[in-house]
Amino acid sequence: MKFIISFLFTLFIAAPVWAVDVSMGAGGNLVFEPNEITISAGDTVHFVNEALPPHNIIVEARPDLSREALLFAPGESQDVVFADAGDYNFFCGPHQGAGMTGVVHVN
Ligand SMILES: [Cu+2]
Repeated sequence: MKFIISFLFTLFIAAPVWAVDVSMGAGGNLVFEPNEITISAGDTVHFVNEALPPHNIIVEARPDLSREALLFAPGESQDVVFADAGDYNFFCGPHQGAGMTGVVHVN
């Protein structure tokens, strides 16, 4: 019994608390990777800084979901919880013109 409890505890600790990782500047390109994401309401998207900083996350018409602070260091991250169903377009402030955009579909 003790083994089972500690095994379950380990599983719980090891499981990521977010639904999906999105790399910013993946592969040295001005992109979000993936740039089209489908999640369920209440899920968290974990944005991780990679190359060509600075990056941020601006969700169109939703300042409450946006993370305007610029991320400079590789590995810096931001979490965004999408509580409600819908389609959310987002972009990187400094690189929107370069096509660093994406969409989150929340079911
Ligand atoms: Cu950017």
